[in-house]
Amino acid sequence: MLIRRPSELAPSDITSPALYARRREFLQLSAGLALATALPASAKLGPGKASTLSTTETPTPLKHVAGYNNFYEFGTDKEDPAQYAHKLRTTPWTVSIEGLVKKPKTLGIEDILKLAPLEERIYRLRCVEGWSMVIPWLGFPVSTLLKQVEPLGNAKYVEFITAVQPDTMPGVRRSVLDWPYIEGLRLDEAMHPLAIMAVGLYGDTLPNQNGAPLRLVVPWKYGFKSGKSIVKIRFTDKEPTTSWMKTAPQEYGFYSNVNPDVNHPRWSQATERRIGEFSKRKTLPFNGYAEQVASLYTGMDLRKNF
Ligand SMILES: Nc1nc2c(c(=O)[nH]1)N[C@H]1C(S)=C(S)[C@@H](COP(=O)(O)O)O[C@H]1N2
Ligand SMILES: [Mo]
Repeated sequence: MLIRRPSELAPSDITSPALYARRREFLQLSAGLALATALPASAKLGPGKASTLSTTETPTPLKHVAGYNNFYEFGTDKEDPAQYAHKLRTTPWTVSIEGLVKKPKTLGIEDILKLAPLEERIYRLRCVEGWSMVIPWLGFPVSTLLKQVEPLGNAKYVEFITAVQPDTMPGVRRSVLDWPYIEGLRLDEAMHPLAIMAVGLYGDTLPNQNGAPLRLVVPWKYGFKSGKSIVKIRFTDKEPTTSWMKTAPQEYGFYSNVNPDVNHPRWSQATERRIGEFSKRKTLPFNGYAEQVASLYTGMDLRKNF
């Protein structure tokens, strides 16, 4: 996203809602089985409990969700992650949660999957580059994970640190970004019920290119806030410096809330193209989640805190 804007996909891929409905029926039958083999038997996986926090918009076809990605560890072209991420080693996988907490912990992905039943959350994802998708995630609230370690009273921010595997990630040999890829949220943002840890999408485990085995999803912020393949979570009292802030502070701020009124220095953020659609749509404040999250930013100047 730093280098250039993506070429748009051919607008020939329109999802048929009927097709998705049929696919969902199929998944409801097969997902339990498929996931039972891919993941520990104790995990409550499957199509996921439906959530009232889901959008009713038509999900973007799986081939785009898993074929058009930003995951710079695997290269900067949209097709690179789908081509190279199969090499990512996702087992064993642990996440250490540390910093300003009472009980620091290192949890295996199997333990994390036991923390809460999975929900399906169909969310819009809006990239700062001007494209968007609708993705049916499987996950659980970030708060479920954070509560495990009992954050201290002076913890104000949460830093999310992602994996670096030099032998599987061709992208980390170049210093496009400062590796590991780091993201951050204010603690109250991280605890918001819309913020989830995703472990699957479209009723199945996460494709590696979407951030397996565990990634953050923060639907009211630009896509880059949703760090993939997380290995460490750290509570701090200072605002974390994220990888994008380090690389281009004039372009990417800490908050990165979707805001059609604040242009990226090099292009407008007023509209977006939903991958698979012909015409552009207006970008909505907070990506359409203003009703749920605007109160987190009361009194803040969101032009300064971009
Ligand atoms: N580790 C890591 N996480 C990342 C990125 C990345 O390059 N590395 N790219 C971000 C960007 S810019 C976007 S738009 C989303 C894309 O998520 P998706 O490919 O699952 O749609 O992932 C975000 N998370
Ligand atoms: Mo992005």
